[in-house]
Amino acid sequence: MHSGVQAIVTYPLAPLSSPAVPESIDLTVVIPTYNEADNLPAMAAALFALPFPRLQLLIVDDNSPDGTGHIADELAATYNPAAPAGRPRLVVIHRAGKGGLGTAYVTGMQRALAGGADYVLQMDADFSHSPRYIPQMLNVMLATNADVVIGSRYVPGGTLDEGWGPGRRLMSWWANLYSRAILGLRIRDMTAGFKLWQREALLGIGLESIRSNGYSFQVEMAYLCERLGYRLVEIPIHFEDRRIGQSKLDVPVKLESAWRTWQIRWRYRHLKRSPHVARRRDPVTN
Ligand SMILES: Nc1nc2c(ncn2[C@@H]2O[C@H](COP(=O)(O)OP(=O)(O)O)[C@@H](O)[C@H]2O)c(=O)[nH]1
Ligand SMILES: [Mg+2]
Repeated sequence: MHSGVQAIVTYPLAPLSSPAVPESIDLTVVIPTYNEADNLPAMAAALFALPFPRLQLLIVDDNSPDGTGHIADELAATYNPAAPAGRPRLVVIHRAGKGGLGTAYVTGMQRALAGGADYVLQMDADFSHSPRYIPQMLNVMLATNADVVIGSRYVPGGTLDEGWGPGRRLMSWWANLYSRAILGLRIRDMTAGFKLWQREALLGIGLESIRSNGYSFQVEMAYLCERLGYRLVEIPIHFEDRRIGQSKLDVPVKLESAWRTWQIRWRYRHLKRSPHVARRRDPVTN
């Protein structure tokens, strides 16, 4: 089957031959948070320092015990008065309790689409995904007309934090190999949580049908993208360890990912490349 996955190497931040990203680009950044009080203010500041005045930050907080939701509201009160009319810079969705990464993303992405975002970026709050890559991801998307650009640890030039011990590296490498092999995909970084989406790709995937909630959320999304024939481009990133706090994705989440991989394969066994995507990509034969 034809696959639209490409890996291109532009690290470190090599300039691409245009097109430049227009300042007016309509980008919504979705960040799920659970106990990220110490990271969120710096993350908001870093995002709003990017040269995109219409960038909107959408926080999905699950009533974090450390008060992240409250801090997010305070940040909204600080940043929103200077926002363009009708487009708040920071939107906070409060959920009642820890509902998992996947449902948080689905909620946030659906809100971003309802708000009219042309581009949606997903990332962690903890600086593992550096905001400095965002202009490059947008640039690559515009230059290649990719449907999805993945900030990838596992293409040439991609690197992991030096602090990652052999056990953690092995675990991450194994999770990728496992899901790639079972699902038969070409994407190198299956569990990447740093992804830029074109609006149409998110609409085409059908967020309402996503079942996975932990790491496998990333895998299910990547799977649907590749199988439906969307064009994915992976660009190498340096993946830093989270700045402050602890990972929220614990052993039960890892176990969920292991069995979900098989469920994804079974559930979508009849999935065909979307004719809509094929038409859009291949106008000559249609
Ligand atoms: N709203 C919400 N956010 C979550 C949940 N679990 C994790 N997150 C957030 O999702 C992002 C990824 O989680 P993280 O702990 O960094 O996972 P890791 O990078 O794989 O260790 C972070 O911004 C977390 O705060 C959850 O249940 N609900
Ligand atoms: Mg993280």
